[in-house]
Amino acid sequence: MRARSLAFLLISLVLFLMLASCGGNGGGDDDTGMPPIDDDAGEDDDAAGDDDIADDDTTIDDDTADDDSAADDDSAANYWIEDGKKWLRAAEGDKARLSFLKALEIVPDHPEGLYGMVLANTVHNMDVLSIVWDYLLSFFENGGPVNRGDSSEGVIDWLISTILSAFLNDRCEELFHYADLVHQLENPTFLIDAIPIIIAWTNYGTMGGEFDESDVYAMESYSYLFDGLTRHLFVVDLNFDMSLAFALQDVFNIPDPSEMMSALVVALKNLVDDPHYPNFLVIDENGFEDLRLAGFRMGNGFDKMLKTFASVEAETDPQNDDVIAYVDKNGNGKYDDGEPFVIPTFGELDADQMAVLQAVLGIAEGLRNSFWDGTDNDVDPNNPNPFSMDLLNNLLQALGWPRILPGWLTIDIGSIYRTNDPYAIKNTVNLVLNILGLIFPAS
Ligand SMILES: [Ca+2]
Ligand SMILES: [Ca+2]
Ligand SMILES: [Ca+2]
Ligand SMILES: [Ca+2]
Repeated sequence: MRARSLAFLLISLVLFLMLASCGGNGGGDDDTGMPPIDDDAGEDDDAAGDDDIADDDTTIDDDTADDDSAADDDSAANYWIEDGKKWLRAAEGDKARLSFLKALEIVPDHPEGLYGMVLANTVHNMDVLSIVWDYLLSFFENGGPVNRGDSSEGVIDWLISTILSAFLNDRCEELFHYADLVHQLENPTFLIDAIPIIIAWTNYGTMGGEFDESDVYAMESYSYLFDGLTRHLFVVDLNFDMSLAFALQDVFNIPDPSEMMSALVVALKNLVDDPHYPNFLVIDENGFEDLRLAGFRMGNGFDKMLKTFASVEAETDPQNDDVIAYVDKNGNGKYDDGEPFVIPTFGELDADQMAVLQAVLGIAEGLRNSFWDGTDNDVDPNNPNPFSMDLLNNLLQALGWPRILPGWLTIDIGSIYRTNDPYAIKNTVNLVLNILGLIFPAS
């Protein structure tokens, strides 16, 4: 049995962590809500004199009443915004996307239209994750997918190239584009009561309220990581013996942390050194450019994760209607250290969950810096930025486990993405496993 599913597993795990993250405005023009919108083609279309300050451009309508002599100048676009929200409430991302596109045809910079495109593609990408998840489970339950070709490997390639390229990567590009436009808006918001969160065919509740800029970062993070991880599948050989992966399940049932680490190292080495799959983790020699993009996108994903919570901490608006929020315990209208975050499906995080989140954000920072190392986004262009294993110890500690990993050990992730060595990943993994094997010898 062959599978490229290790990466899928990683994706799913990261996404479940991130999922926590992702929020409508009923109004538009002529109401008292936000944001104000003018969808005029360019003219002041008032019948009488101009009754406002500057209602003569294509972006801003600064009045609160419909003063047109003709039909409401927003009605056509707003019809499609409301239609898009209807589909979002039904978790129909693709139908919502078409509605927001129609609104943007009428008003190209409609704030809720732009924001809606980010939300619609996020819902779409949740559907893709469900499909990927189903595919993964089919391996574990049946030993492989239904064979539609001459070889199962061909089926996997077909599935990866079709599903991921057309249904995921293209939509991610679109999401990134509209997210960039939303970031250019002043105080972007999108009000909607409830969007179902359905991952892997399971409903984890809803997200709703006042979506704002921090929620855009969260949605970008989710899609950058999903996009970055899956782009590895095109260029890294992930065919391995599934039965060896099954052995991993037993490893995690070992109660003693050191014994578990010893068994984990052995199990992983068996996978990496499997003579039947000598090309496992080898990079396609034509794939280095794609690999660089994949790594850069990973860096973006971790960066957006950090920006999500930094952005929430900077908010001063009432948090009771926010999607991702903090609880203003001392009521001073701003974030203070120790105040908990509120995340969809999780609710208000308790002290233990906040500790885990802080450890995860520390790991995200280390990974961002390492994935971006040597790129235009390098946070320290004069020095390498290897990933420190000690950041993982922080997470172990937050989970109530001992800090057993060698804190001095660092992994130069960035170098993998800068070389043209097909064995860069395999050699790095082997190096780390060999070092861990010395610290946690097989019993
Ligand atoms: Ca708010
Ligand atoms: Ca917020
Ligand atoms: Ca406070
Ligand atoms: Ca650097």
